[in-house]
Amino acid sequence: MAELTPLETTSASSGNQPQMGGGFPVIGYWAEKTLDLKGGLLWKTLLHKSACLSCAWGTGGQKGGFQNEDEENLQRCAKSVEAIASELMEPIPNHFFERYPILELQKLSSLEADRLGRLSFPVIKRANSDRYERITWTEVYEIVTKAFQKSPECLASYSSGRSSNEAAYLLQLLMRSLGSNNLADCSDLCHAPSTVGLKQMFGSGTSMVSLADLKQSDCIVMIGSNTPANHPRLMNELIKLRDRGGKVIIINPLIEVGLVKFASPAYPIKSFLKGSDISSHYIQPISGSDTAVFLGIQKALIENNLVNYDFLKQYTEDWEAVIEQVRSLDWLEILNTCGVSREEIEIAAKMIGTSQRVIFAWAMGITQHSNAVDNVFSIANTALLTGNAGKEGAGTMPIRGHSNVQGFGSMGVTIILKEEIMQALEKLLQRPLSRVQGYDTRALIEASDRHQIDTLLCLGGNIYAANPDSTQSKRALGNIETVIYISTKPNLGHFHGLAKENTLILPVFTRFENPHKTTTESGNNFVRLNDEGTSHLSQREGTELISEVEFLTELADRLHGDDVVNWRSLQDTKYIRQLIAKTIPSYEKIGEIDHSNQEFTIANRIFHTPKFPTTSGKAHMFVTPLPKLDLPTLSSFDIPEHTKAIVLVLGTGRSYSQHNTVVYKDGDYYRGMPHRNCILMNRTDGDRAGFREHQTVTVKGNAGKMEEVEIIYGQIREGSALMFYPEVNAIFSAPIDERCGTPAFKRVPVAVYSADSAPI
Ligand SMILES: Nc1nc2c(c(=O)[nH]1)N[C@H]1C(S)=C(S)[C@@H](COP(=O)(O)OP(=O)(O)OC[C@H]3O[C@@H](n4cnc5c(=O)[nH]c(N)nc54)[C@H](O)[C@@H]3O)O[C@H]1N2
Ligand SMILES: Nc1nc2c(c(=O)[nH]1)N[C@H]1C(S)=C(S)[C@@H](COP(=O)(O)OP(=O)(O)OC[C@H]3O[C@@H](n4cnc5c(=O)[nH]c(N)nc54)[C@H](O)[C@@H]3O)O[C@H]1N2
Ligand code: SF4
Ligand SMILES: [Mo]
Repeated sequence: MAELTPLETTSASSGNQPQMGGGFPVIGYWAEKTLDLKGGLLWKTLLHKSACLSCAWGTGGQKGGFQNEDEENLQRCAKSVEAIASELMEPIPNHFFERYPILELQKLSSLEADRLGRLSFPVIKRANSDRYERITWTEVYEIVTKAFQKSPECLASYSSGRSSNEAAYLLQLLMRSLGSNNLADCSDLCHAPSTVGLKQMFGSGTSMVSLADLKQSDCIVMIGSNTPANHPRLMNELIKLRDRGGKVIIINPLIEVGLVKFASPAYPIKSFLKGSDISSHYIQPISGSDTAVFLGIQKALIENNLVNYDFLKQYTEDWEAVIEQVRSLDWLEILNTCGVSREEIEIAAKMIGTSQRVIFAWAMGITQHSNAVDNVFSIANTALLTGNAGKEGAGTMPIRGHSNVQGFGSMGVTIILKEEIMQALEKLLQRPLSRVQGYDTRALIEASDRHQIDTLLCLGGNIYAANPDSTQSKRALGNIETVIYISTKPNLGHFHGLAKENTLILPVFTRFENPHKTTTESGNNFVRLNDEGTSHLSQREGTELISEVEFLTELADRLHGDDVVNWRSLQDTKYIRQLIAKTIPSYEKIGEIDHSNQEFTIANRIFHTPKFPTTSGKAHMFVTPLPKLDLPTLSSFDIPEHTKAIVLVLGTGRSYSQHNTVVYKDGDYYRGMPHRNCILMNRTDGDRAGFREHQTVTVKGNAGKMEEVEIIYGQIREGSALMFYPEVNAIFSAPIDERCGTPAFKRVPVAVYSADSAPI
């Protein structure tokens, strides 16, 4: 991919960073990708009636490639182009795997692995071989069928949210029909705390607001989300909200330039040239202290008489305990924990308390902590204290990640299945299903590490690189007899996450190539219908891609033979939709979608009246303890106290140009980071440790270290730092929030020291 420098400089400031997000680099990306030789194919794909592959904002679908669910046009962003362009690559040549042994492939970076091209024929790496080799589908089915004839507790799956609802439904039905509940999913590493927390509070684990609600709100609180990079079309809603006089409060230890000012290509005149103001108020707390920020906001709401007691009394439970706790907390304790001034907290509280319709939105800055569920509780408590739940234009909105990750949860790919669905599945399969607690992603890695898993089927994703402590992941996957990767593109996991006996990589069509219709669910609970498509690879000699649905139904048929479910007939996805309609509550409308072509909002998810699907009909409030944010000392990293060194808290996450473990472009222009081996930190911390900007340092975690890391100074909270995953996953193991299994990717203590580290 060519660099974008000529255009990028247009909006760059004199320093390292640009003055706003979006703008010319985005258009530059569009122009570069859509005008090159493949442009025709790219445009055809963009116009295909299917939901965008990238994020869960869910642009596209039956209403056309560029529309959102409100039929507004020009809603595809550069991230969509980036994702499609990556899938439109040429196939990996026939002899590639024969030529390169695994040891060579292990030297590739994430970006290089992705650029190898599309996977287009099945390959296997056997224990006695040093490389992958091509095999036939007949042999694939023989090996995989045998691998699944093991005891159920030793079978597991992992999935990532790009596949369809239909594939997700089949995956869980197959696993459960075999007696296994080991349905690990990328959401375990992502929004599980939101699902777990919101279910307990409101009886429903997803966003309670729709796109239409966003258009009515007059205040949005955006917490721990790098929206301009990861959910770009949501920026349009923030711009419109500011235009109508609303307020945007940002809570993030890092000043993300696009959250201050953003130039949206959707509004060429109004926004694109000069940029639109986004944040009305920007709070930069200590990493991991968000619960304290919200306790502070709650205290200020109480003291300023901005609590809606009528609402609490009528529509909530246990509100007294929450009020009592907040009253008893000392201001100093709150302020010391979050490192934010009382004045800043008061400003936020007054904005929230005096607005009519407030939406609270959050992403990984909230969920990837060991107290993540408390973070979610504290946000939702604040919404309830001000009566901002169960009315139009207001409520809680987890901003979901992968384009169909939420659909996976709805389809039952979860280790916490509603009893109602379990019973419906038992009725469908006409046999009792296992109630043994399944493994989530972290538990699956731990179980594999203990040699308790024999067979792992990965429907997409990159379980190796997405997990913390890459050494452990590699070792754990290496204990599994058979690992089957169903993928569109090669990634680091295929080369490092090798099984003990057989590792298979099976190539599948992407969403816009499937020979049948599929559906997906956006983060706003909107179900999209994706049309049939064709693949640019199908005409190529020697390519043998199949659909995920074809693979799963064929495997199920071979495993179950004559069964009450005619698995093979499910290759026609409309029959899967019939089963979904029968067994998944609130998804009934999917049963009509093949006739009606009507995309729909899932029933009982969006709340416009304060009646919630809990046993009492009321929202349940929870007391949230102040987080304990102790840090290890330098000596616990085996570094003498008096060296040029410092302990910082790493927030690990995405650069502007990557999709999860897949890197599309080196560096991060918007954060002024020229390449991936950088650590972004505050100048004061650098000065304190005796560092210079751009010098290289070692960054050491509790499981390893990275060397030659370049220091970049940026507007990040003192004590906090930022590095990119998946590379950084090599250096730490992370505690989890026991209630949801999600690792604390956003609060990783590290020691940073320089090679010339002489005592000072
Ligand atoms: N282009 C693109 N789009 C994507 C993805 C992608 O990789 N690339 N990934 C998709 C997926 S699966 C997901 S889950 C989402 C992820 O979307 P995000 O959650 O936006 O992504 P992250 O990079 O994890 O970082 C989130 C933000 O949290 C902030 N943060 C870190 N620690 C804290 C903290 O303690 N408190 C607070 N308040 N903030 C903190 C960081 O500074 C950063 O701005 O995006 C989805 N969309
Ligand atoms: N340190 C750190 N680690 C993190 C995070 C973090 O913020 N910090 N974030 C976590 C989060 S939020 C998430 S969601 C996980 C992401 O973890 P995963 O979802 O496991 O990883 P991805 O990188 O999204 O997976 C990319 C691969 O999916 C495959 N793929 C793409 N499209 C399709 C398709 O249509 N079908 C199939 N079968 N395969 C497809 C391709 O082969 C591609 O290489 O990472 C987590 N890990
Ligand atoms: S905002 Fe998300 S869903 Fe919409 S076009 Fe961009 S990446 Fe795709
Ligand atoms: Mo995610």
